[in-house]
Amino acid sequence: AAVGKIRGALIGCGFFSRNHLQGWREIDGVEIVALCDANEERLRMAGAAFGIERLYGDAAALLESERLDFVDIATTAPSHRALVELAARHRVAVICQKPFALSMNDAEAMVAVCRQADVPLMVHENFRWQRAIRAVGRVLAEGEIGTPFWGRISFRSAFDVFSGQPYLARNPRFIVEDLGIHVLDIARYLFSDVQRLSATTARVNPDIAGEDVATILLQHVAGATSIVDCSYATRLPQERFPQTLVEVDGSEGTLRLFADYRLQVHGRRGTREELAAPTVYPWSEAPWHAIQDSVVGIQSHWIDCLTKRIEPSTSGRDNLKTLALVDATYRSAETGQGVVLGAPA
Ligand code: NAD
Ligand code: 89Y
Repeated sequence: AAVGKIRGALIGCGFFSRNHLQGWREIDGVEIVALCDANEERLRMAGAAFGIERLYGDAAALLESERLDFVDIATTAPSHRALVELAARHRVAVICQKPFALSMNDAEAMVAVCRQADVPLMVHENFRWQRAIRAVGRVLAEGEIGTPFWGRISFRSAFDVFSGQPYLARNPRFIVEDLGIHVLDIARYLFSDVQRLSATTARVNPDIAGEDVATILLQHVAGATSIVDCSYATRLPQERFPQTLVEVDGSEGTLRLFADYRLQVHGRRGTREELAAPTVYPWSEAPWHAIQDSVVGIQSHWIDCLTKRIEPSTSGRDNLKTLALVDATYRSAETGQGVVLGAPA
């Protein structure tokens, strides 16, 4: 590795990992020096594709043998806790893919172990790093539409996510845990933390185990009410995966993030429209552009935070509040009752 570069290793060389590896290549001052996957073929293929020679079938061996500044965990959720704990034992900073954990108990233990080891921990919660979502955040922060009192964040699609990620069809929980988690995080990012929530879920596709539709009503601590709605059972004339559409009504105007990243802002000074489209890299693949660009966004943020020794926007601690919304959504849908969220830490 080049002298002076931040040294990372990627654990998990599956479907989404090439976006991580491409993303790291876009960022100066960082190098992925080693790869790990329990599946030998995937490990070899990733190593060959990205010219990385130090390959490990076992994360413990990776951490024993390599001098690392961080590990980037891109495995699915069941392995996250053991891998985060392993990194913490070795005092190596950690990025962990979403869903961070499948239970609040695991998530809290992972945050605690990193805090005790004084190890930086970021959840790869990239949707709030999408260019269009950042643009919405900027408009709200600058007060262009006044104080938001209502919002809707909507993700409706029938894109076949199961061919690339077959585990999504088998998991007992699907859309809230996999995708709603991102949309709930965007709601927190735009409108503040949540004090009360109620939700319904449904399964429309008979061939999968979990729910593929969720409608969630959120009351935010700063005062706004928002609706998070997501579906993988929505057949539209134009498939827009993976676009998230946003509507916000504020005391001084309105904001609409329409299809194809058209952002309309109507404020006291009139109406304007801008295009908040993602950067398209030579390695970008339709329709994944916005997600791939947001991977570069969150990875750049990580390097920035690591260098400055500051807490990332989607730290483990922050992500507990997004996971609590996932948990509350399932509880509300199951019981038919609203859920009051505990005071944020
Ligand atoms: P995948 O199953 O295709 O790949 C995971 C890889 O991890 C596999 O190759 C597996 O062999 C390996 N692995 C599992 N446990 C391991 C262990 N203990 N040690 C070493 N290797 C291990 O999964 P995927 O579709 O690439 O998804 C990975 C994660 O990324 C999931 O949590 C998913 O939710 C998330 N994801 C995030 C986004 C996003 O935009 N943030 C998009 C897609 C997927
Ligand atoms: O796993 C999901 C994610 O995080 O973004 C989209 C996805 O790949 C399928 O829902």
